Amino acid sequence: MPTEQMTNANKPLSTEGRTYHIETRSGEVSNRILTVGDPKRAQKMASYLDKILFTHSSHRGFLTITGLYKGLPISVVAIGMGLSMMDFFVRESRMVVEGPLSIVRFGSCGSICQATSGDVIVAKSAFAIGRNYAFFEEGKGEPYLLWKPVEADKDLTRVVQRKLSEAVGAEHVFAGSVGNADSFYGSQGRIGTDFYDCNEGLLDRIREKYEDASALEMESHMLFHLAQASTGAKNMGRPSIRTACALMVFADRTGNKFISPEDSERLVGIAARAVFDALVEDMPTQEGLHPAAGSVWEDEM
Ligand code: R1P
Ligand code: URA
Repeated sequence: MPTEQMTNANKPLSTEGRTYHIETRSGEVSNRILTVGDPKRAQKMASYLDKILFTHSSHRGFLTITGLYKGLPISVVAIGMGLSMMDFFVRESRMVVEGPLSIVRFGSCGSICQATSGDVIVAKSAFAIGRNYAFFEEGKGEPYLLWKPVEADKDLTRVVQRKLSEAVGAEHVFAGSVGNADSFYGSQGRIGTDFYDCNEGLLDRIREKYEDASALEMESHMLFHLAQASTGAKNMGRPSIRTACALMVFADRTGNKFISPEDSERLVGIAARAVFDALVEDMPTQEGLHPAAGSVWEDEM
């Protein structure tokens, strides 16, 4: 249920200016954002900030932690899973932050390339994979739709890849196109008997269509797509939203292996500083970014 009275049905904001689902307002979110799915991952990564200034867990399960790293504000936002949650996150973050946004997703994935569990795959681009209801309900077309890849921001991606390679070893970092599926199961080609999914040939079809298809997960295409669809760039002299995505391989779909809890915890710990360093290198000053006045970092700058 809403925790505060919203003043507008088209763009619901509370009287304090808090967004409906994430419940943050201007000055609580930085221009530099690390986003993850799992709130425990967010807490673990945020523990590598130099100082935490703000934490809020919303009634819809979004967790926002804002703090300082090397003297600059960074937010860590856990969004849960799937396209809709990414859409809420990008749009409601855009509503409360002035100036350009640099967003890095650090997620988990299933590898469909040589990368195995514990390795990292950096997304050069992301394509969407969607269950085609016309096939299941009307017998029309293919069971899964595959959309054209959207590119990540090249500069931000380059620095994320370099920092992660330094942290985990270049031999453990792969790069390629990422398939953003609308399901963990059917649309990622997981075979089962409880549902009529018609997905036996899906992984082969993906590999045939996209030579560098490397990973499957559930949010990256929406992130890249919304960055590309974002307006407001003219005033900033650069795109309004720039995005990159790196994914820990949890499931090795070729070798049929899954990462251990200990290895995932260790990898998250190693990667945290690498991603923060990338965000700071990408946006090294506060000039032209969200004003400090009235923000949670006001007294720290
Ligand atoms: C599925 O287990 C979830 O893990 C992946 C997928 O994109 C999906 O959200 O990413 P996160 O670990 O960041 O949530
Ligand atoms: N996340 C996904 O979406 N798929 C996997 O196989 C593993 C993590």
